Amino acid sequence: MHIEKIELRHIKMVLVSPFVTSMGTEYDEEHIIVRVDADGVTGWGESVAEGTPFYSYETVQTAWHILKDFLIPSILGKDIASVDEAIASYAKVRGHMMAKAGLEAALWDAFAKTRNIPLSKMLGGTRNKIDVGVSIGIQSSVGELLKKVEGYLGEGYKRIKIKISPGYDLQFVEALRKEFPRLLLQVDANSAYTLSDINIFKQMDDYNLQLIEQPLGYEDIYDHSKLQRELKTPICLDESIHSLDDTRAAIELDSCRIINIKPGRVGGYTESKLIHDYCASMNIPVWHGGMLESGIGRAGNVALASLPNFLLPGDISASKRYYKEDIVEPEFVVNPDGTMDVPTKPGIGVEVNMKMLEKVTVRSEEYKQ
Ligand code: OSB
Ligand code: MG
Repeated sequence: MHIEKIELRHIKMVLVSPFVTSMGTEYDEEHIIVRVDADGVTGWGESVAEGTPFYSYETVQTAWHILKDFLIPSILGKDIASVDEAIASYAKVRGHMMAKAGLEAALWDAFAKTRNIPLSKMLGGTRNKIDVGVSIGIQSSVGELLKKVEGYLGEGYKRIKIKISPGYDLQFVEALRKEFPRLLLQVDANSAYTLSDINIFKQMDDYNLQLIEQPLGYEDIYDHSKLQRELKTPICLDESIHSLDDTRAAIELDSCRIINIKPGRVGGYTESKLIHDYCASMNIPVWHGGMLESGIGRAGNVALASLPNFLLPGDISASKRYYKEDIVEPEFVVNPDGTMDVPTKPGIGVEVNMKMLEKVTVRSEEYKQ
């Protein structure tokens, strides 16, 4: 595939409601859309680096710099036979997983379109529908949370994840469990606690949670192994996992018993697949996380989540749960049975709505050979 042209767009989309986590409050989401033109097809990807370095050290600005000055020059104007070949050409760039994943996603889409097959098939997906859940930010009161959960359950979502932070934890879990005894429920702390908070987690252990996501340090693997030892509820790592190597360390140390896969956090679909396959071989279930993506990133997430070891519902919700209008057509919807259809058209399987994309673009740049 001859890489003729690459375009970056810094986008900013306003969330339908603010998303509150232990990391702060997000009112809108800034990402980078990557467009690759090659051999008469257009591939699309989304880099999930955010406007702020609060979830990850990467930001839109750092990802833009790495893409523009290192990743794009390594493939622009060249003939690339496979995604692996592109990855090899920028392998000496350390870290910057979200920058890499955005470009890799656009290349996967372009290759799938050249081969005229859906991305899901190209990645090794085996399902035509995936189970989906919803991630709910910290609410101001138990009453507010119950109302939100009821609404989402009414739309079909198969499981609920709530964000927690010190002072906003046990009372929410207890109230939800009381109201919905059989609900598939999990919590995500985004690294808001330390081992000295172990008693909170020991109490949480009594509420039959599906998992506790990233309770401790955002790069930690060791302390999580000490916490997991004291709990029957599985710990799931998100922030701490950037690679297959991290995954092996976490599983061999029994730091977690479930892995959250986000392609942006691990550098792309290629590393995601390696993690998926390794976890399958170790009987460790994985599920697909989310970064409040636009429809472009979401399309890739849905395709990846169609692989067989994605055994728990993903943080992959309907377009309208995030944004009033998405930048793809058709928008992503949740079926009444809590599933989402995996696109069957070539590549990401949805069309980019150029008018909407233009509306949310705050800066763009084009690179030609
Ligand atoms: O920790 O999973 C997380 C969003 C931004 C940054 C980190 C996280 C999240 C979410 C949102 O939980 C999940 C979604 O996209 O629905
Ligand atoms: Mg998380």
